[in-house]
Amino acid sequence: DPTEESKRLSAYKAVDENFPDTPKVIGIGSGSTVIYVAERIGQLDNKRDFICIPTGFQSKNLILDNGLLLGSIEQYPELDITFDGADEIDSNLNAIKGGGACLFQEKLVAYSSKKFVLVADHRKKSSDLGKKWIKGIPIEVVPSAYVYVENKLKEYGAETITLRQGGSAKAGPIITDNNNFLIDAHFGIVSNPRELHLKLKNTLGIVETGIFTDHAKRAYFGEKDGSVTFRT
Ligand code: DER
Repeated sequence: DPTEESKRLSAYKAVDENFPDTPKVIGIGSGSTVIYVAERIGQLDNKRDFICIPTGFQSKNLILDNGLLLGSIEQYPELDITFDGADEIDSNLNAIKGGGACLFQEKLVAYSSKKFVLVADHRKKSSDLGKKWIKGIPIEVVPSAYVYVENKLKEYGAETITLRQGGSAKAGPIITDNNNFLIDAHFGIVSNPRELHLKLKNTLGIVETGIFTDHAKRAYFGEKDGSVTFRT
């Protein structure tokens, strides 16, 4: 599958070019691309010399399945580097994350890291958030406030607002690892991600947004032709 191969190539290159010489604490994101990050790190000879911090259940299993040492963000609140995927990345390295419903822990781990590196296949490479990722901005909300938040999002001009459901996997809404709901809200092309993020964060009931701004140092993209490009 060419997309899988492009994910692997971007992840391998990101690790090869950014892994610290004397690693202490490494953040491992969530999703299907970061699988290859954990795989590549698992090939290192010194893989038992550092601690890995997960961003959710799947991430924790990536760490364990690759023979890496598992730690918690409470024990290790400062990390050397975090590698994670994204749903869309714009030309300024802003990202939409949360397609996998792990955005809170992902943001906590990413923003606790000295360096944050994104890995993605070519489908995520975009000029503006909202252009390629059409499922809306993931927003984590306190369950009792979800109607209040939906009304605020309407006031802010959101085009569609969806409480993320479990579908055939679960009757009723998705519950995050932090026991919250997730709303996906469409705001069209997001030309000022930071401004939208701050407006959302300033809304009662919103715990966190899937807009990651001003933190990623690099983004690696596995291209269709098998090459890997990056933005910094
Ligand atoms: O949910 C997330 O933020 C994940 O990082 C996810 O968006 C990455 O997805 P993928 O690597 O499976 O495309």
